[in-house]
Amino acid sequence: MTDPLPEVRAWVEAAGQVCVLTGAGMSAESGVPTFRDALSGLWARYDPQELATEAGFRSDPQLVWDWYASRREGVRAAEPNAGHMALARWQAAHPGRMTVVTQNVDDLHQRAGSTEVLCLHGSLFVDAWLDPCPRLARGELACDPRRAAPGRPPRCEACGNLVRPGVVWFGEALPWNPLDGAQRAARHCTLMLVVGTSGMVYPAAGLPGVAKHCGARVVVINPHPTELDGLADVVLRGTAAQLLPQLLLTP
Ligand code: BJW
Repeated sequence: MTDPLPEVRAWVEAAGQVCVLTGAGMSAESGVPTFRDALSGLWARYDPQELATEAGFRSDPQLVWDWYASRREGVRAAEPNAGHMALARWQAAHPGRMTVVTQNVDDLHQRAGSTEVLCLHGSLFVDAWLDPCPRLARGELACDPRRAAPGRPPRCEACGNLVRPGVVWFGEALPWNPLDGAQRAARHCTLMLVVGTSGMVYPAAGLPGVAKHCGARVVVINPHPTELDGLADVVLRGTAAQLLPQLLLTP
């Protein structure tokens, strides 16, 4: 079988617009656990319904808050890997040609130097109120969750509202601006690289299909089979940190 890398490298060089969709596998080699990997994934040890839903948070806010706090610490201690760096270098060397869309709530793309990263599932490092701030209903400015009284979770001294992590849980709408940007990028790219995602969570998992439908080539980069392999023009079996530096060459 011939090595597909040179052909994909040529597609990268020729592509007018490259859209990169990343998932948890992108950060695995930085030491950040994925969700669904059988032994090391977060869901191997924790129940997503308990920890990644609003209902789970309401039923045990301290447990969920502490879980996110420990993940925040893990990400703070992690560094971008060679895959994050390769994406950032290529984006800087080819201004306006690459859009990075991520499902990840870490900040490793940004710390590697990627710009205008579209974060579909929010961020571990942004806090939000669990319920709408009652001041809004009175036409006033909402309280700032960063000023909440410390606690696990912190709470508003005025009304008792709880602070929650600014991530997107199951059943919640994705933030409009990044989702809209991601859908545009999928429609207008000529090449989509799908890196380190199982392709199981929608609407993110629908983006490669949009790109394909609009005429783009789709390349999956993943050491294991995914739900998106069937629509890919090429599947590269390997890791993000191994393959992206070989694919994204910069002068
Ligand atoms: C490597 C590697 C290495 C390992 N290199 N690779 C259509 C059909 C069916 C269901 C739905 C649908 N549309 C919506 C739904 C419902 C639901 C959904 O998709 N459910 C499915 C599970 C069935 N979607 C939602 O609820 C979304 N909301 C929504 O649709 O709202 C509608 C709405 C509209 C208007 C008003 C109200 C509502 C929200 C989804 C939110 C997802 N949230 C999470 C948690 C974020 C917070 C947190 O971090 O805790 O996001 S779930 C989790 O999964 C996380 C991830 O971003 C997401 C995707 O996971 P990912 O990145 O693919 O990770 P893994 O672990 O699955 O895969 C890792 C991969 O890496 C593997 O393939 C490995 O092989 C690979 N890998 N090492 C490269 N070194």
